[in-house]
Amino acid sequence: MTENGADGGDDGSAADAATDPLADEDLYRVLGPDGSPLPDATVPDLSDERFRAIYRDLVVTRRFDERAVSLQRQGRLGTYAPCAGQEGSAVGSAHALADDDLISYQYREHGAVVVRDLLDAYLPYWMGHESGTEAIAEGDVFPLNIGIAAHLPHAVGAAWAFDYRDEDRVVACHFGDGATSEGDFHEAMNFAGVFDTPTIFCCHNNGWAISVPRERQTASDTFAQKATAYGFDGVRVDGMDPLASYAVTRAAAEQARGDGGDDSAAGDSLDDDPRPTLIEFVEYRFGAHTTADDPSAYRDPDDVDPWRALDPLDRMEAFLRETGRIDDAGVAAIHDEADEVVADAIDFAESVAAEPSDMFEDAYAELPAEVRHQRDELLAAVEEHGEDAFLREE
Ligand SMILES: Cc1ncc(C[n+]2csc(CCOP(=O)(O)OP(=O)(O)O)c2C)c(N)n1
Ligand SMILES: [Mg+2]
Repeated sequence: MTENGADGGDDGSAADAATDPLADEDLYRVLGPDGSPLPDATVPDLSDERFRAIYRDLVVTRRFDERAVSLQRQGRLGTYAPCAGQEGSAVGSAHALADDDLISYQYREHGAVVVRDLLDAYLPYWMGHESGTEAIAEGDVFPLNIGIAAHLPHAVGAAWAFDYRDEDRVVACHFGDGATSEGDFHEAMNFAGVFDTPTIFCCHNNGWAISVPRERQTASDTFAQKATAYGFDGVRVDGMDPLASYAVTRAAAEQARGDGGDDSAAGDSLDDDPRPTLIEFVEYRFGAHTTADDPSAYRDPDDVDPWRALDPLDRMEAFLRETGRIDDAGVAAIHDEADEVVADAIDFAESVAAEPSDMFEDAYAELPAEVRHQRDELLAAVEEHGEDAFLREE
C-alpha cells in the first residue's frame, strides 16, 4: 500500500507520469499502471485462489457489460448503465466484505453483484422483470436505486439495525460523485457519524454525473474530505486498482466492525470503536452514462484514452502473470468461463415470462387505493383483450 508522492510519481518514472492520469493525485495504490506492485506497496495477503477469483469477477463483469450494451442495441434489454472502467472498485470492494454484509448500490456497480454470484437473478431486472431485484436480496444486495442518493439513508438505517440487533454485519453503500450534491448524502453521513453505524460509504468519483463534470459538482478539493465534516475518516483510492480497492474496503469494514486492525488503508483513527468510513474511488467511466446517452455531446472522446492505460482488467492480469499466479491457459479458461456464465445468464433472463401485475408488487406492503385501482384496470384490460394484445410484435 502506498500513497502517490506530491512530486507526482509513484516510482519516479517519467513514463508513468506522462501516461498515468492519477500520477499527480494523492491516493492509495497497490498496483502501478502496468500492474506491477508499487515499490512501497503492501499487497493484500490473499490466497492464489482469491487473487484469481478477483480477476475472474472482473472479466465476467466486463463481458456482462459488453453483452448488455449489445442486447440493448438489439432491443432485447431496456436502458442500461455501462460500468466499463469502473469494475476494479466494485469487484475489489465486494471481495473485502463478509458474505452476509449488505451491499447497497446505485445502478452502475454491477461487479458487486457478480462477486455475489447473482448474475442470473440480476439480469431479468434490466429486461423489465421485478423478479430481478427481488432475487438479489437473497444474496444480501439491496435493489438498484435510480433516485440519486435516496438509498443512502436506507443503507445507514440497515447498518444501524445491524448494530441495534448486535449482528456482526456492515453495509457497503455505493453511489456516484453526483450523489454527494443531494441532501440525502449529507443526512446519511451525519447520522452515521453521530450514531457510529457500521457503514462504508463508497463514492465512485468517475469524473461525471451524466454531462456534469466533477468541477461543477463540488468546490471541495476531494470527495473524501467531506467525511471530515461528519467526524469520520475519508480515504482516496485508485478505484481502477482492484487490490487497492480491496485493501481500503477491508480496513473500512474492520473499522465499521470495531475490530481495529491494519491502519495503513483507512485513515489514522482506527481503534476498537465502530466507525463509518467514506471511500472515494477515483476512476473513469469509459462509455456512455447509459445506453440513452451520447458522451461525445459533452466530452472529447480522446479524453478517455489516458484512463484506458489504467484498465483494471489489464492491471490485474499483469499482476497475476508477473507473480506466477496465472499463465496463458489460465487467462483463456477464465475468458471462456466468463463467456459461458454471461451467455447462461442471458438465456435464463430471456426465458422469464412477463407478468405485468408484478410492477405493482413490492413497493408497498398494502397497495394504496390509487395504485390498486391502476392494477385492477390493467388486469381487467388483459382479461378483456387477451395477453397477446399486450405483447410486442417481433
Ligand atoms: C434525485 C434525482 N435527480 C436526478 C436524477 C437524474 N440522474 C440520473 S443519473 C444522474 C447522475 C448521477 O451521477 P453520479 O452520482 O456521479 O453517478 P454516475 O452516473 O456517474 O455513476 C442524474 C442526475 C435522478 N435519477 N435522481
Ligand atoms: Mg459520477
